Amino acid sequence: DYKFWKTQPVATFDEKIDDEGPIDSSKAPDDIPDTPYPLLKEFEWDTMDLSNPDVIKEIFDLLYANYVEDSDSTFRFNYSRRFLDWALRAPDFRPDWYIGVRVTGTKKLVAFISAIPVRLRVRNTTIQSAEVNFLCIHKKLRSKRLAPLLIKEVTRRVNKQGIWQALYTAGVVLPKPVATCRYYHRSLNWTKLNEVGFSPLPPGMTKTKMVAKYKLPSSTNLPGLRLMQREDIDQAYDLLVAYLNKFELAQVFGREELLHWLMHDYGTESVPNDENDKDRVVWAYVVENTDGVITDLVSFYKLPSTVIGNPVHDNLVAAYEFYYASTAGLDLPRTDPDGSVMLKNRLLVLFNDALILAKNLGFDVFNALTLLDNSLFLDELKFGAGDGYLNYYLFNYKAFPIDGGYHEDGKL
Ligand code: YNC
Ligand code: MG
Repeated sequence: DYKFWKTQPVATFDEKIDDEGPIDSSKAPDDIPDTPYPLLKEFEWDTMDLSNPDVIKEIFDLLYANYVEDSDSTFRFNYSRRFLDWALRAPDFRPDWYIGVRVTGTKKLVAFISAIPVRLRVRNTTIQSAEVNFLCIHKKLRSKRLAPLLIKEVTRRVNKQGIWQALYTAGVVLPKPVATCRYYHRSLNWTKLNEVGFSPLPPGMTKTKMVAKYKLPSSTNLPGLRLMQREDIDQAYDLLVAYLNKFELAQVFGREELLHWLMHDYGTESVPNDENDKDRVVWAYVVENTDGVITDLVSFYKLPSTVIGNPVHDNLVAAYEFYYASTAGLDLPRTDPDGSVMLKNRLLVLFNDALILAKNLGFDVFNALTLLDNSLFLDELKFGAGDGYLNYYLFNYKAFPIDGGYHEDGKL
């Protein structure tokens, strides 16, 4: 019955939303306590210093054994240390928004929550917010109401900075999603997906037929498709901003911020922009036409999952669709059916190429949500609906529902 969430400024399941805006706008940073919420004496707060590789390793170890699993505990997200560095040390990060809980006696890290600053656009309103992620409690400390404390503590630290709104996503249903997306999966290595129990053999099919179904050409099709370079950022930025403009909920990027999300530190003096770097976490590709104009952008990131208790495979390597954009149909009014046909035709080729790139990089599966314009290509490119959902939540902001592409009738 949401004992904790009932006390928080979030939309409830039954309320009728008449207008968009903050739920509670009565507080100022000075009204917020200066000291952390008290913990039981066995535990203590610690601000995690992510510039220290040993600290990243501690967070990695906590998540490796205790973070999100699928519904039947076959897979558990295995975020890499490089991934955590990329996801958490984002532009303008606040060092005190990385919050750990340690056992007082042993100093062992047993819980974590993080936030990074983001600007969100909800339809026409831009909101300075925090994005909260990587909430994790050690399996031995579950169901002891520690999660509400972590959430209240991160809220306190965010509020102290004069920020009153947040975005977070979760597979679980809480009051109340502003949007719900469904996960779709496209096999790249069907045999392995079958062996780990991710892709059962459909009745009446043979393994050979399944492998043939998902076969991809060995090289990409789009002329001018290449790995993004740091120098591409101005064009990529303008393209993505123009494309995202038509959606109701999106992050508002600065150029530096987008450069971080698409390129991390690849192509800087310290890290070469090496497509085949084994530790790479994000890949961005652009399509440059013969006039030197970037017409398309596509990107994905690497998030492996540990395969729990499988004798043959211990890891499933997934590529997750990240930001993309295309000029196709962009200058036509949104309602123009020709625009959507142009876009669909282009996205089919762009994402077929993304699948080829991911396959050649050794990924086993390509995952995407039902958001953005994905409904235009998911079925045709042989993505299948998964059993996972991702709910999007806004803290202290009520908004009319946003279509995340998941519909109860299963239609895209
Ligand atoms: C969840 N994922 O409903 P009620 S996603 C939010 N997000 O409260 P306890 C969650 N709340 O129902 P446990 C949640 N999961 O009584 C559970 N809850 O109102 C709520 N799993 O607490 C739950 N990571 O400590 C209930 O539960 C209360 O020991 C129960 O701990 C939960 O990062 C958890 O899935 C999830 O590590 C930490 O199960 C634990 O079970 C675990 O008794 C595996 O908690 C890993 C996992 C979650 C990934 C994520 C986003 C988190 C968002 C948190 C909300 C942020 C709000 C905005 C704050 C900033 C505001 C500003 C400004
Ligand atoms: Mg607990």
